[in-house]
Amino acid sequence: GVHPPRDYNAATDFIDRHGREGHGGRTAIIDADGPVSYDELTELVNRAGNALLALGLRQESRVAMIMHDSRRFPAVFWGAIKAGIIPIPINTLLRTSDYRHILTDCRARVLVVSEPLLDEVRPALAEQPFLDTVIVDGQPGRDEQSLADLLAAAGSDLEPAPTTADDVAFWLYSSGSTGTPKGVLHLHRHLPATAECYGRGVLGIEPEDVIFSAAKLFFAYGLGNGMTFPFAIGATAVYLPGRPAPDAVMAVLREHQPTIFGGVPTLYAAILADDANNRDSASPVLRRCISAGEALPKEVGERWQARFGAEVLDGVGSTEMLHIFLSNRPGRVCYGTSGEPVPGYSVRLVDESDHEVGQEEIGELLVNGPSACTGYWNRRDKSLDTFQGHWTRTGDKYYRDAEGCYHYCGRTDDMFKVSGQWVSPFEVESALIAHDQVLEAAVVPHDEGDNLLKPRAFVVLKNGCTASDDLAAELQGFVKARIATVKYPRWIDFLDELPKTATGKIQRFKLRA
Ligand code: 3SK
Repeated sequence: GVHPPRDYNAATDFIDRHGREGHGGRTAIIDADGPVSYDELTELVNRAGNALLALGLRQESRVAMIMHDSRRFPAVFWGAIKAGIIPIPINTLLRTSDYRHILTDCRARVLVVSEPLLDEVRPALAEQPFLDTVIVDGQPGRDEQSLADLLAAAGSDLEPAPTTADDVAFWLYSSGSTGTPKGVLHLHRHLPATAECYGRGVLGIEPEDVIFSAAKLFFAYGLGNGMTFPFAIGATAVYLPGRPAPDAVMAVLREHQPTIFGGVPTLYAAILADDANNRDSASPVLRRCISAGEALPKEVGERWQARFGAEVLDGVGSTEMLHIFLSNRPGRVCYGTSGEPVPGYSVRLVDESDHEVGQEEIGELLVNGPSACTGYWNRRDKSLDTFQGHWTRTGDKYYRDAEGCYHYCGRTDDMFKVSGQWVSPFEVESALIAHDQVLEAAVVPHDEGDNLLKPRAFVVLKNGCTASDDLAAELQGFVKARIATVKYPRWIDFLDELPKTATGKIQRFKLRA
């Protein structure tokens, strides 16, 4: 539950418990090599924990992971946790310079890396002051070790390390849309907290469910969808090793028929853009979908539900809070909003002086809940700014409507004033996306040299649509007809794609530049 006992190792709860309770034969994972039962997963986890101990890692030392989604990801992650070692899953889409920074910053002694990522990662390994062992999931190079060999040589029984619920269990690096990645420290108790509050309380995941998260396991959102929630109750997770391109995702939906699917808004929109994709060509048993990463445009949610017959629960979470803390609820989805606080979490909306704002007034969202990280690694000032007592500042602007639903208005630093009125880029983008030729849009402030800011839009059109001045003028008129005239984009640029973080957030700062 949300309050585990003081002596608590999350791996015994999420991994070992299934065999202990007699359902170790259930399928835990289906990956590219086939199904893995909970008993098999437990053995893999034990072998991975023993392999790390055999390399000299001890309780509280750290292991970095740059791994694709497969059974070996949870093996290393939970094996480390069971042994009291702290795993640090890292985004597999980063560049060499990011890996150089993160590996030095986190001081892991061991790195486990998937072979296809070595070209990007290897140059970052030279002169790493703390790293002494590189393990490759695949074919190792000289001075590297093979994960398969280490697992085969390791023992299959492992005593859990004597951790407490308040011990650090793992770190994640916040991707952020700006700045250098920061290490985010999470405790053993945070895993059952998200499983209980969101997994059970909102998603209603059941042991019979098959869940497929297009969001990868290194991302807090994918970590919850693809490990914490299914493993909390003995359900099945489907892993896709490569990039979650629309075709690859559709192929998984067809082949594995998941009942629950998790994606990001761009992916939902891209799948919908192809008329051939519909419930018959996907999973007819799909009963619930989750969207996070950024706000889901109203039209995308509505069209998905009409086409695939399953509601999309749009929610908002963060790496700092580990998973979703504001969400729509099954049976009462209000598309275009982030819904209400997840049970167990509370939120406040405050102005620049930290005073609570009224209903329908825009304020910064603060959240308080049982999975808030303990802080950023070695970033005291940033931690003091973000974590204030029980409250975590999200940097997101929201307002709450009369029904208690929260409406996203943009990042605190993305909002701007036009003719004295606050403009939320998100509101203008939502208006543009409602046009049937627009796939995606990003809006930023632009100053044409008169020191006055006005909205400028970058638009990606759907396949088969052609950019033109006439279409730009049509889009301007379309927006004016829907939202306050002052907010319409004075300039429209057509792009092939928008700059985004690996986790799907639009990098507006790149468009502002
Ligand atoms: O971006 C989000 O909405 C999110 C959701 C769950 C976990 C982590 C993140 C960043």
